[in-house]
Amino acid sequence: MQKNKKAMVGTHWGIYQVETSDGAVVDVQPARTDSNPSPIGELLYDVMDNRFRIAQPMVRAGYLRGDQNHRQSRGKEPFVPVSWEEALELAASALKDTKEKVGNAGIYGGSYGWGSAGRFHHAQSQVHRFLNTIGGYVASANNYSAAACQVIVPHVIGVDYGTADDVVEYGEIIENCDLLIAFGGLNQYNNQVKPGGVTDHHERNVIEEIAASGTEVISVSPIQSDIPRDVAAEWIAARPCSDVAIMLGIAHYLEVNNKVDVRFIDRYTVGYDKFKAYLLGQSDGVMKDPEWASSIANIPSQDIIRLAEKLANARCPLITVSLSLQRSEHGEQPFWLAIVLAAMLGSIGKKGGGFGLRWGSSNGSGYYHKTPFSWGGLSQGWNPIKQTIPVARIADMLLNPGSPYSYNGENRTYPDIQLIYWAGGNPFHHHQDLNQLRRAWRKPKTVIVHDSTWTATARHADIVFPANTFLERNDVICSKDDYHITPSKKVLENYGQSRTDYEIFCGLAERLGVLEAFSEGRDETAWLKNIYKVSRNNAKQAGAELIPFDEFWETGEPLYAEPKMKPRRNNFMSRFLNDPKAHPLSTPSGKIEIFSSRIASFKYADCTGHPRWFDKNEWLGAPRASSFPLHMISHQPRNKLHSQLDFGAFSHKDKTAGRETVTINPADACKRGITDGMLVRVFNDRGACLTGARLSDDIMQGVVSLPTGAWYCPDDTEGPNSLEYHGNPNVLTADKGTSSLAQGPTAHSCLVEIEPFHGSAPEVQELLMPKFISRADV
Ligand SMILES: Nc1nc2c(c(=O)[nH]1)N[C@H]1C(S)=C(S)[C@@H](COP(=O)(O)OP(=O)(O)OC[C@H]3O[C@@H](n4cnc5c(=O)[nH]c(N)nc54)[C@H](O)[C@@H]3O)O[C@H]1N2
Ligand SMILES: Nc1nc2c(c(=O)[nH]1)N[C@H]1C(S)=C(S)[C@@H](COP(=O)(O)OP(=O)(O)OC[C@H]3O[C@@H](n4cnc5c(=O)[nH]c(N)nc54)[C@H](O)[C@@H]3O)O[C@H]1N2
Ligand SMILES: [Mo]
Repeated sequence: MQKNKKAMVGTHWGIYQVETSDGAVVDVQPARTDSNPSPIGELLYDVMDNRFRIAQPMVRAGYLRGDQNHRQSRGKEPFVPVSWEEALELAASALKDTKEKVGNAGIYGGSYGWGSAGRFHHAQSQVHRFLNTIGGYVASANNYSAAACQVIVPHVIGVDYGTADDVVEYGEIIENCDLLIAFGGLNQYNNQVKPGGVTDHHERNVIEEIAASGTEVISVSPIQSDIPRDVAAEWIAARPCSDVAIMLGIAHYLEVNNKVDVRFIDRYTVGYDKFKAYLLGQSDGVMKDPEWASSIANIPSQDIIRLAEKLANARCPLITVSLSLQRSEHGEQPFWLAIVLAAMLGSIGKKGGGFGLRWGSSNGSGYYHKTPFSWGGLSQGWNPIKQTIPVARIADMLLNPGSPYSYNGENRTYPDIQLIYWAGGNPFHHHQDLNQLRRAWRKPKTVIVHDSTWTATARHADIVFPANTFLERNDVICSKDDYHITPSKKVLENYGQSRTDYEIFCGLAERLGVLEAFSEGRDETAWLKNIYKVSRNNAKQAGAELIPFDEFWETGEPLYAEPKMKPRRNNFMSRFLNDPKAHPLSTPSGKIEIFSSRIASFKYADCTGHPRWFDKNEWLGAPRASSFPLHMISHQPRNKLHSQLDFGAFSHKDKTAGRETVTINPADACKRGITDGMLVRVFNDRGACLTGARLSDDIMQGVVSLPTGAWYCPDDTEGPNSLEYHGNPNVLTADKGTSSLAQGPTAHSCLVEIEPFHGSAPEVQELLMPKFISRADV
């Protein structure tokens, strides 16, 4: 019998008070600090679901036997429960072997993923610190969320996209902005989440406040509810991936009707003349006028003219772009163009106007109150291996060692990876074209994974270490832009033989002779005290007095750090606008780069010197659309974080007969004989999956939406003719970089066809688990 416990626990979607009794979660209440808590907290009731938890270290049978061709069986073979001793020895010897034979550049440790909100048990920090202690690893650059934006924005305005967020603040929007055009909407669901945790979702309804203040809001998005119906004055349902054409049509109209702020362009930007020649068709013979834009976006040219007129007449217009726009082919362009358009309107620098990057994509955009100090964390150490790959090029890397590729002006070659180490992420959730990833994943000699549940990534590993969840360890929660620091307490005993990631790495470090360097002699409590001490010292410098650690731990509540110093805001843009000579931007010209000579010098065919329209493979205007006539968007799930706890009851509420639900417009459904609740097969030439259909006018015709997050559940065949049973969109998406510049994932969009499914559909839940055999049967 475990005693009842009640304590605060931190997640990426909020802080909750969790009560446990006899090893089960019996009550979950949002923290008192949260004025608008996320219902995703309900998933915490299912963390202990013993159908999916990993109770003991496991090794894949063929790996344990040392079969010659064992790699071909990854993801298909049974696992063997082994002792900690044996699993740690095996993993340590695989790491040693890789180091000796090919060096640390043969270890891929990018380990991308959203595991753990805590500052100490943050899985990615843990794995990076550990791999650095043993001589380094090949890391990944940029993230799945924002790669194209991360690479393009510094070329255009000289700062990273986080800093670019500081240009406009939502209080100022409420006060001054009279017109907001939101490309990709301003989704309320996505605001539930923020990396590192959220103590108060106070700006979750920011869009309602903005609209209530009298700002006219227009949403350009394939889904109407990307802005609540009663808030958006207008919904423009343009073809997905045509935002760039709409923006160009607006820009053309502004130019030919003398509505460009010439003073702003002359004083603060470079390269408008080249862009103008492109707009007017002087450089390529095609005028980018509203008629041209209308033919691409499939909306009336009058709508585009109206948007242009409204923008030109607005006192303080704001253009926002959500991250979804840039997770598609040429995803760099809409972000570049949003800045260019705001420059043409001369609205950059007006309080509450200009551009907003990644608005509506997660909690905290436009949040003015950034802490004037940094919270402590776990140092990842130093990585002597300088080779990185763009995060979404993983399958290419595994399949083509030694092959050349371009990235942001560099000519690079892929490393030859012999060992993959993953903790805190789920590539068989996040990566595109999973049939290809499966093939690529069989290249390295060893795959080691830590997870608490049997995700598809764990199922495709050789050695699996069972990790504790946030309910089974102590941590501190604090994140950028948040003034609270919260103790997150262990409310459950370890599950079976599970351990924390830290303990697992200590076990390996010991076997590899680097325990002292990795642990610095500290246990969990000593690390938490250390992280708190650093936070306390930093806060003090900003005038915020925090109570001693023991008291903080004892209170068990979020602690508010009220600094005397003002909130941090990087006003680089206002400084630049006030005096561009004294405060140039960190771009080569010191100005906003409408034309980037640097990008032009890379001579890429798919990302040139100024923003422009590029034809695409995966959109409704492509030749492929004659075979696959529906545009599938795969946005973030509303009811969970990515694939985490997908087996929980709260996630299952939105499933249809145990599978993910695809939303389809009634007209498209009718043409195909699809009715509400019917089981359907979504397919293209990369794969197919089974989902349940939901008919709704909320989505425009020609477009379907299948959220991410359903645990990958493939049949026994592989390749384009295979069938995934659970509704995982990544069997359909293309594994292609945004362009030679950013090589970001183009995860969001692809073309598909849908048909009613009349075959026999197996029960998914049982297929999600691997098979097990005992040591004696190996
Ligand atoms: N089709 C399509 N695909 C997409 C996207 C899209 O728009 N469309 N979006 C992409 C984006 S933006 C993102 S960010 C990615 C997200 O991709 P991921 O971040 O990889 O997805 P998660 O499901 O959050 O994976 C986190 C994993 O860590 C595990 N975990 C949690 N805590 C711990 C811990 O403390 N220790 C250990 N060892 N494990 C832990 C969880 O069980 C889970 O398996 O997906 C991308 N994929
Ligand atoms: N509940 C919840 N919230 C989350 C997450 C989660 O897993 N669950 N994940 C978090 C993470 S890691 C990230 S990166 C962010 C992602 O934030 P985003 O990338 O902004 O979010 P998405 O949900 O992928 O897409 C938002 C909307 O964009 C619209 N859209 C898609 N394609 C196009 C297009 O071509 N043009 C236009 N105009 N609109 C388009 C779709 O209608 C979709 O509903 O969300 C974060 N928030
Ligand atoms: Mo993301």
